[in-house]
Amino acid sequence: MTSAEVGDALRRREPVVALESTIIAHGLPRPRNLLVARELEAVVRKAGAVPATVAVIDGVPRVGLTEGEVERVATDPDMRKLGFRDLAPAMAAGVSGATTVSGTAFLAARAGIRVFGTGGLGGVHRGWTDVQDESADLALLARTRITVVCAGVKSILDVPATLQRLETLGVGVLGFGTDRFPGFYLTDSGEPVDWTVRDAREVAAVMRGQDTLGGHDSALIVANPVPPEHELDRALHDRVLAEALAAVEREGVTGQAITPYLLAYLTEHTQGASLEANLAAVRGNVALAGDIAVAWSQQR
Ligand code: PSU
Ligand code: MN
Repeated sequence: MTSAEVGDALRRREPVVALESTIIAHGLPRPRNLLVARELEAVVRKAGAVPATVAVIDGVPRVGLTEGEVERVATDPDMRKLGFRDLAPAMAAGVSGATTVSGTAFLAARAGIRVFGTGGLGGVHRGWTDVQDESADLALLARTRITVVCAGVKSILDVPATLQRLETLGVGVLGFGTDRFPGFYLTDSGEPVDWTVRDAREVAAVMRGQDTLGGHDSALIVANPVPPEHELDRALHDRVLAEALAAVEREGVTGQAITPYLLAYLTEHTQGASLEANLAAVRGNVALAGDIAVAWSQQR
């Protein structure tokens, strides 16, 4: 299940960063997605850590993929989208699938990985009072000891409601170099964060504090804003997002299909600008996850 390279690094207490595969299989257009998958692994290595891309391949949960398996995740049209609860059915059926934040965080933590870099978390969808669509990411992170570096939650979600849920669930949120909660495509979602850290060592110190306290296995979210020069134009963002949400209603898109639909809609209707912002955010997060994994392994 854990690749030899990742297993060796963990035994030697060397830095490892988990990467999710849903963003590759379902969150980015092809064929760019394969290039991104490879690039993200390279970014982790450049930071001095070992990348562990997570997926289920032919019914087997895998932490750390070969180059051929990365290619398969990016190109196989039958890749399922697997949250935590989908892992066991996928194993029983012997199918392959890409893991979301919840599926990835679970498998990575079980393998002994403490740091995970991704784009944006799932969260509470808008209109929650009608359809109680809240990503399984939140509940899983409430009971999983892992540090997740993200650019906030996708702005397609209800951001204040998501932050409220994270508070209720006891999941810590740190702003990285900011006291504002980032807005995924935008540097600022309009919401504040209570705690600000300035560098990877400060994050590692918070992780140590979690372990010293013990008892309750919750995650730590490091909210890292997209670099300002890559931020999406705010007016364009607000306009296209409103259209995308209306399209979801009109087309009757539901369940797991909503997030990929919205992401693809934004890419198309911003002429790729949202994609560039998305990629800049993910790159920055994965690089920072590498730095945090290095700082974490140095202080242990
Ligand atoms: N962020 C992105 N692209 C994505 C996702 C997040 O930039 O594709 C994925 C993550 O895997 C996240 C999932 O866990 O969307 C949430 O999906 P849902 O809302 O169905 O739980
Ligand atoms: Mn959902």
